Amino acid sequence: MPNSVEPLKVDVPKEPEVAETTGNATETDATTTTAEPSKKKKNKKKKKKNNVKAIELIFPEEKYPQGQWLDYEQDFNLKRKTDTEKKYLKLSEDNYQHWNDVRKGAEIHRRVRQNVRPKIQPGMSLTEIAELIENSTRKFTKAEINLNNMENPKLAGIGFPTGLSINDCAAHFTPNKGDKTVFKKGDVMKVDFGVQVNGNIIDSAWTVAMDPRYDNLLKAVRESTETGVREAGIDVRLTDIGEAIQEVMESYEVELDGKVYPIKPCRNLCGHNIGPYRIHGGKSVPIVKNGDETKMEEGEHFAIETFGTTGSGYVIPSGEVSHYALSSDYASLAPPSLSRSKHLLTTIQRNFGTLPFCRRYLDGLGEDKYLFALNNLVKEGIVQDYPPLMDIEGSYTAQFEHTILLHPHKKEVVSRGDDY
Ligand code: HZT
Ligand code: MN
Ligand code: MN
Repeated sequence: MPNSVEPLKVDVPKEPEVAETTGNATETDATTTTAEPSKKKKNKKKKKKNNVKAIELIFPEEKYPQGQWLDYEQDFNLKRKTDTEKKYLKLSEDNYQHWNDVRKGAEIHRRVRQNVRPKIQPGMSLTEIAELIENSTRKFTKAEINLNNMENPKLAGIGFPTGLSINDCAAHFTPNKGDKTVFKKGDVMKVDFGVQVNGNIIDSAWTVAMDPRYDNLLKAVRESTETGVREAGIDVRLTDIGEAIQEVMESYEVELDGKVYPIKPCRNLCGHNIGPYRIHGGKSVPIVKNGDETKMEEGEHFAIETFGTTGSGYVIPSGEVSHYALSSDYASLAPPSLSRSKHLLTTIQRNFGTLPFCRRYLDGLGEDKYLFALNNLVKEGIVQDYPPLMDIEGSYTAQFEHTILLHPHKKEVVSRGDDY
């Protein structure tokens, strides 16, 4: 891992003291501090507890570890820095609860991936992998009992469907009911899952490949995402971030079966800002120089993600849809005419609000034979579908993604862990 990702400490005293490290906060686990007799039992090997339980039991003070702090690259003005640190001090009093919720989601994200990473093995079905991730997220967030009320989605829980996209599929695949896809040892799989706490979504992803022949592909994309994280900042033009990412991505190649492939960015995929209960806040962070002069702004919450490919570098939506979300403007549209669609819309509003969902989640709520009604909501524009995004057949795509917060004085890579 690059040495630039070492967690940094920030000297801002007004925030309550919290564990400063990311990814390995287990020393604060209440359960691991329980004194136990150190007798060596020969036959009874102590079973390693996986510690998947409500996160509040692990952090009884509810002060979650901060992410990795990074200085703004472009910030050479010391006076401005001092001013903004003062501003951060003031803001941290007002915004502490919000940021703590973001950090809580990030801590859950790290713990879920720490828990599932060693379990993801070739031969497992994608349904098994998705359920591992989602059940672990539900436990940490207490999703079942955090049902808010009739109008609102859960206070905490799954942020969006678990993406398990393999090889030429770059994003937005999750198994539908009956899917028999198995993760194989030669596959390149993007694991992209979300956690939300009070509508604050953590969106972070990595790529799993057992075969070392993909090492350069993964390295290119990991390094490109790090570049995006490094370049991100207040008043930075989105196109400039794309340009920096593109340069890094295109500096790599990968050799597969004696053929050398240049690694290309998937130019029509991007990062994005994130709003409360909204995975896509309206800004897109390109991974190529695209001329978009829109700037990042103070206080924004971004998912920085990059995709590299041995294929064409252009993804096409195709295949059976699994991911959906209520459209941002659904309230201004005419209500559905079909009664089955009306019922389904109520279920969606109650359980997900504007958070993305997938067909399996509807199955889990006891909905049945809803596909016609769902397609009708998509046709009316009430629900947006997100089909799988595919590069050309036979290609391999990889992704890394982090969620960052743009504080006035520094940025915080909230989803940073010891893994990526
Ligand atoms: C849509 C549906 C989901 C957002 C990016 C993404 C996974 O490609 C503007 C820029 C989850 C996320 C999203 F269920 N998408 N991040 N992680 N997918 S996106 C997008 O639709 S919209 C990028
Ligand atoms: Mn994602
Ligand atoms: Mn994203």
